Amino acid sequence: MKDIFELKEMTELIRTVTNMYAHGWDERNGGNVSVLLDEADLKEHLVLAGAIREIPTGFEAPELDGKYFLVTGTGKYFKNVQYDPASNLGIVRLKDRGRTAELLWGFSDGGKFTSEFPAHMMSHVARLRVDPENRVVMHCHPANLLAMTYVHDLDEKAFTRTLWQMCTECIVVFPDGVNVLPWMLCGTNEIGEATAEKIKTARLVVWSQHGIYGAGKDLDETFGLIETAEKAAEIYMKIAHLPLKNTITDEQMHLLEDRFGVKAREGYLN
Ligand code: 2HA
Ligand code: ZN
Repeated sequence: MKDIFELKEMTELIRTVTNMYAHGWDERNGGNVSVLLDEADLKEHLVLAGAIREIPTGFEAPELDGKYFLVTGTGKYFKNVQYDPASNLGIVRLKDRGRTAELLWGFSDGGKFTSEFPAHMMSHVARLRVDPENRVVMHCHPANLLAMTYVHDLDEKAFTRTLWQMCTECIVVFPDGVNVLPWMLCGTNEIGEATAEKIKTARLVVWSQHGIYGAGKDLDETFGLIETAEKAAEIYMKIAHLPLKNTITDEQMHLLEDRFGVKAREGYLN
């Protein structure tokens, strides 16, 4: 049997959360990430029979029965993951219509998955329906996106258009735009359901005055999505108080669509 630390997703998750911390997106225990694992790969690294313990999830998601996730732990600090992955991360398999998670590896100090597990699992279900390749859900607190939710209109079209106008690459990286939730209580099934509903039509969902969710086929792609949106928000926060002299026009956006073979969200460009 191969070592669990030779599992590609394990190496990449440890590198990714370390990098997220370095970007300042995950102060203290902020942020959480989950990665859907392939059973055939995983069984080369881990005994899948039996479970260390069972953890109730507090929600139902029958589509996830038999699925395996590598996920960050509740109360854990991203800055510490690289030094002690076995206590900060866990691998779980869902069963009983998603109501129970069987712990197969990790959370070695008796811990459990992130408090945002409902939002993660419901978002996986929602994204898998529209994109069977989706593997990753990522949440963090990037300062400029958060700042923007204090001063910008929260209308999704307006928010998306502003981000697209801030850097040329934005419309290419997230042509589906950014959906926005108003402030809601975090860690609940309600915010989980609301996030899942929003993540159906865009791979980025802003949680106003809190942070952002991203979804993608791997950790690099999902990190890159958030990184690009956060860069755009940073430019916005640098210029929002200054007189605007230039922008990227809708005509130029259409040139980008043609050049890069992407289609902007229906109705978002004139
Ligand atoms: O895990 O980011 O939203 C800490 C959080 C909660
Ligand atoms: Zn958060």
